[in-house]
Amino acid sequence: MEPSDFIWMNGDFVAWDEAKVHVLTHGLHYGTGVFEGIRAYETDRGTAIFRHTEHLDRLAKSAELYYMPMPFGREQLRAATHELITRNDLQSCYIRPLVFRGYGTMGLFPLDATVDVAIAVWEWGAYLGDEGKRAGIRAKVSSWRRISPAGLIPHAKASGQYLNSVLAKEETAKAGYDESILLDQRGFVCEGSGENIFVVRDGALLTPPHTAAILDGITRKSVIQIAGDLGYPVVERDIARAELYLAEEVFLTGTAAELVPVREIDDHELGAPGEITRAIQAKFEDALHGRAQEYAEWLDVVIERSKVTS
Ligand code: PPE
Repeated sequence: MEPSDFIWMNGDFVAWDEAKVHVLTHGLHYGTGVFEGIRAYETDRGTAIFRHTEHLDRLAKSAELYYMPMPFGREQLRAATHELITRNDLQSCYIRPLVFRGYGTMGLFPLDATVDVAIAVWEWGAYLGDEGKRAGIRAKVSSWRRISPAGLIPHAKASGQYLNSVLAKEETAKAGYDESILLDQRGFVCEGSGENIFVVRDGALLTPPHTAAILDGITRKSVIQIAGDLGYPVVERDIARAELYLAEEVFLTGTAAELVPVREIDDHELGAPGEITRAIQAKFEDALHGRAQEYAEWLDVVIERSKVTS
């Protein structure tokens, strides 16, 4: 991670090194936070944030699912993010808003604890490596199952829930693979440690449904739209583990990872990225970088303050 100059905290722009919390912050002990991962890209229209509104909506929904009142409205957070990117002089970046239970209350009852909000932006390269994006990655099915809706809320992007992803990531990294794939509590394919998953079989795209305990990925939604527009059938249905090995193509989608082909799963060779993966990846990259007119509305162009006031 490349430090930038400023972080936005509870309404103020503070120096990167000054963005601190107390060690008794509630969220640090109990994972009581919700967050987002968003990316901004350089485009012809200027720096543009991909599907910013959808990410802020999901942040608000995650907070609501944990009964956490949002101290700032979506429009305030949107404007703060624009100004933060401009102040940090970034042309492209990763954006991390975090809403968390703050300092002053200990114990599991959180409803009286303060809620703090921070937004950080920094330059972040290819999450699973440039080579991974180009040539595909090696994945392994984790022995850890994805959190069940019986015990947590897969639809919420909540800090504490990520211990599940961390365990899966640790296990597969130690075994020498690039990424882990988690099955859901029933044993069907769910998602990567930080990505949704798509499987190509007989020329159609399959992806697990909401009932498979997935995070409702914004990249997933975008890819479903793009695939449909390109004429590929998309089916949301349960996927058996062996279908991963029998697939023609498999790829992962996420904000940090973007669209990453999978070339090997559990030592079954799938081969170099296939035609459908390539076609969707190319269109998706065009959408991110403002080269696809039909998806122009997905971009929230950062208006520089100097341009607003002049
Ligand atoms: N599943 C999980 C568990 C997940 O964390 C992400 C995003 C996705 C699916 C894809 O969702 P979306 O980004 O809306 O398409 N993971 C974020 C965090 C990564 C991290 O290491 O931190 C991300 O990609 O920003």
